[in-house]
Amino acid sequence: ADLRAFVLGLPKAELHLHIEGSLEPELLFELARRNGIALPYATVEALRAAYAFGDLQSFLDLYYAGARVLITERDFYDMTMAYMRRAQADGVAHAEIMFDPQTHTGRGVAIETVFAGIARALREAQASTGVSGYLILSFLRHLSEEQAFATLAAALPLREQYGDLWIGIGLDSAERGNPPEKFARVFAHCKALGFRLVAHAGEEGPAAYVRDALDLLQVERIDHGVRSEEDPALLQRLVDAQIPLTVCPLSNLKLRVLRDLRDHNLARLLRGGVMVTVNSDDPAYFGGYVADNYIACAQALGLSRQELAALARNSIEASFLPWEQKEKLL
Ligand code: ES4
Ligand code: ZN
Repeated sequence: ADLRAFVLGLPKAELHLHIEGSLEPELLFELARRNGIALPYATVEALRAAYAFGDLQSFLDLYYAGARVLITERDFYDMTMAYMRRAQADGVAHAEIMFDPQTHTGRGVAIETVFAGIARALREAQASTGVSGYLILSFLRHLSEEQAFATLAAALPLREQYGDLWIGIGLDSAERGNPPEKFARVFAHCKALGFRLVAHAGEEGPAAYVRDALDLLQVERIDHGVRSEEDPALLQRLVDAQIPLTVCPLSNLKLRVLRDLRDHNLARLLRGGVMVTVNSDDPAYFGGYVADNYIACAQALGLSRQELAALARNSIEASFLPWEQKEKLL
């Protein structure tokens, strides 16, 4: 019967979500007004109309510009709470949320402010809705490894207060020209500290970046990874080791990684035994939350209900939840 009702009813985890990419234009305008920040767009509609991207970098330029309205603890709280409500409405049981502290500390916002606002929202959302949240601190790969080390040093004292939420380290931003190798030392350090590791790879960058993220960064999951298909040996390795890919179909479409959703390799990867999951990436910018991504793929790729259910199961299995909690959701 109703595809949306079926997708909403599947217990899902969202594993690839940038909290700054969940900032909807309406809230962005409200925060700009609250903080006395001038915007180069007159209306919410004019801003939304600017969300037409040619590639990853053209998106990142607007995404970093949009984040400039986030100043106070309350701003980070409001943004995160809005996402958690939206996630609950989509039938998300658990969200592993990436955040980019360097985007904020680079503008003079204290890292304590960023953590405090996001964490307060996650704790309140868990208490009021039952949706759980983890945090993945992501380094910006267009910046230096030295800056990543400095960010880690600034964040580590907060682990005492937020260690129940902050469980992982990620790597995002402009992929081409910023290979995994650039961050090998800081990732080794994070692994020794006991963090779970993920990295964006094989979105715009080549399959070799996926292999290097596994071998040189020792990540447990690959964010995107859709270009892994270009290397058959790598693809076989992903299948054999059941390394999860956090695929974001509407993101790939909006950033022109492919020209039509019907050309997306999600179904081929799934049917080939790759541990693929479906996620929203930056839903305020890419025109859909996680359920919209499942539905768009079901329609464009002819996914069966059994396949949609397999994708949802994969998301729980590929999460960093302890197994007792996974078991309850499977
Ligand atoms: C991102 Cl789609 C994407 N790719 C790389 N870095 C990002 N940060 C936010 N969204
Ligand atoms: Zn992403």
